[in-house]
Amino acid sequence: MQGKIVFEEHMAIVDTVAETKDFAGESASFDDFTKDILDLDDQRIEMMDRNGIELAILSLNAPAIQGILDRDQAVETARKANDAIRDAIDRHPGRYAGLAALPMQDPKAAALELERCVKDLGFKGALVNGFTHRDVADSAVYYDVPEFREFWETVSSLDVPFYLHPRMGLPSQSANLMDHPWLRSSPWGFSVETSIHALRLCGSGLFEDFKNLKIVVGHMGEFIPYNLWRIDARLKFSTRGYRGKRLLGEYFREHFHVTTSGNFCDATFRCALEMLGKDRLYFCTDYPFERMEDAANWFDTTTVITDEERVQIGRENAIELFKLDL
Ligand code: GRE
Ligand code: ZN
Repeated sequence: MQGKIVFEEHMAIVDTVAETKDFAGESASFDDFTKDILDLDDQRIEMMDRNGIELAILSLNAPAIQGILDRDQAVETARKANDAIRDAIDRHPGRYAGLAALPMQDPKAAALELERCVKDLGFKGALVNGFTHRDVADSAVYYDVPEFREFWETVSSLDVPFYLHPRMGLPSQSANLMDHPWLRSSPWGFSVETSIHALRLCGSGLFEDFKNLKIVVGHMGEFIPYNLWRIDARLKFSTRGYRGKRLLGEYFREHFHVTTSGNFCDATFRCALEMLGKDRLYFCTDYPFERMEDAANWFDTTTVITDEERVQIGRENAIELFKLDL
């Protein structure tokens, strides 16, 4: 399929690129991977062309800004990354757009940076890598807590999507993973961590206060679609501090948007489609952590959807979600 639009497509700046080392080292050589994630010109554009991708909405690697302890450094690095994305958009008009990296260490500064990115740089939303570190190494701040209400007010008034992207959980929060570091990483822990954060947002009452918030999660919904029925079924028996006024599934279906990033499996796709519907699903690749051609070859040929649905999920839904002028 030609004309695909994707938006879990990562880049890095020199300040943040080293963090991807732990992941890249597993498969590719770090030098090659560094080249891939830093490149926003010839190689990436060529690959997009080969795979029928018209537009990539770029975002910074993980955890990057969310892993910085110092507030001022987080603010400065986020600005630098966002400016680099804007430069790439200028070099390749029509091929790139941007999702803002945000210094969540300071909710007010994060709101200001989002505003700058959307209003001045023309970005389409934000992509944040899970909880934020703040001040000390063993810290994890989640965005359902009251101090972020002001931040969400800005997201709501700008009316742009917020992509909640994975990062690894803290060792102190996961003693049961000891001696199994792979369980904390992308094969499993990424999705658990991101799911918990997404469910915290649903269970905090956030969506009662901000009816237009649009949250995106990747990797075919990070395990949530598969468990959506059971979550509500069990919550009926015992709410245990759940502060939503409606079923969690209702919040998830109304406020969440799910992408295929890094999860190119027919059965999982069928489950997400059946639980959420084709209006809520989007094609994304997760390049360079995934090969763009693996993503595109699967999506272009899967028989789970019709060709008309392929165009909707591969392009039209993204145009609507990000209000793209295409
Ligand atoms: C991602 O961005 O989704 C990612 C990483 C590191 C490893 C795997 C992965 O940041 O999918
Ligand atoms: Zn990703």
